[in-house]
Amino acid sequence: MGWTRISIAIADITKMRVESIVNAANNTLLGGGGVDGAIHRAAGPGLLEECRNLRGCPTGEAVITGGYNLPAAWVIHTVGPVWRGGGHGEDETLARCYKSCLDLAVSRGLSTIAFPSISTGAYGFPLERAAPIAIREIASFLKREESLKRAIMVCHGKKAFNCYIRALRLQIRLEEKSSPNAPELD
Ligand code: AR6
Repeated sequence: MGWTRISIAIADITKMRVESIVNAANNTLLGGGGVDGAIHRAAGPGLLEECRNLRGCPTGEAVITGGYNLPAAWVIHTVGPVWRGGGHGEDETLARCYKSCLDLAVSRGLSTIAFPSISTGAYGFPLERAAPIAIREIASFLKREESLKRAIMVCHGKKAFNCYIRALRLQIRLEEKSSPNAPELD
């Protein structure tokens, strides 16, 4: 079962004491507002310098840098889709962001990763639609990949938290249906 290794938290991702945190960046990787700005501010100028050398990141893909002054050792930068009404492959691209980050974490031997709610701020992806996509992608990855011990969805407020809790409950029900030996939950 993938969902047993997912946590949902209300927190500031820049304060998370985990091996890696994910940044919801833009294609330039040169910083911005939202969680991107907060991560760059907390990490210090070394992060921007390393990002400059990477020369950008395509939408849906991910790259990794050091964490500099952050408690997290690594930052995995991904670029989410800009919401354009839902008919332009936004769902698939968002799912690909989560998978790219998880693949990268595993390829570096990392065992913990904390995600922000990618694309649901400045990029306008509706939270209620993004949450089940994120949870489904993370849960199915964790099911396949034993080396990743924990994934944390870090929510920046109660609204996002409630949304991700609902998405996790839905995922539990789906996994219970497909696995008759799964533990019972209320
Ligand atoms: N910790 C956790 N989550 C946060 C934090 C934080 N410190 N700050 C904001 N969030 P956004 P996007 C939440 O706009 O939609 C940047 O300018 C926030 O409440 O940061 O992918 C980039 O450079 C929201 O739920 O990212 C890009 O240009 C979520 O993080 C663009 O914004 C994502 O909101 C990317 O837009």
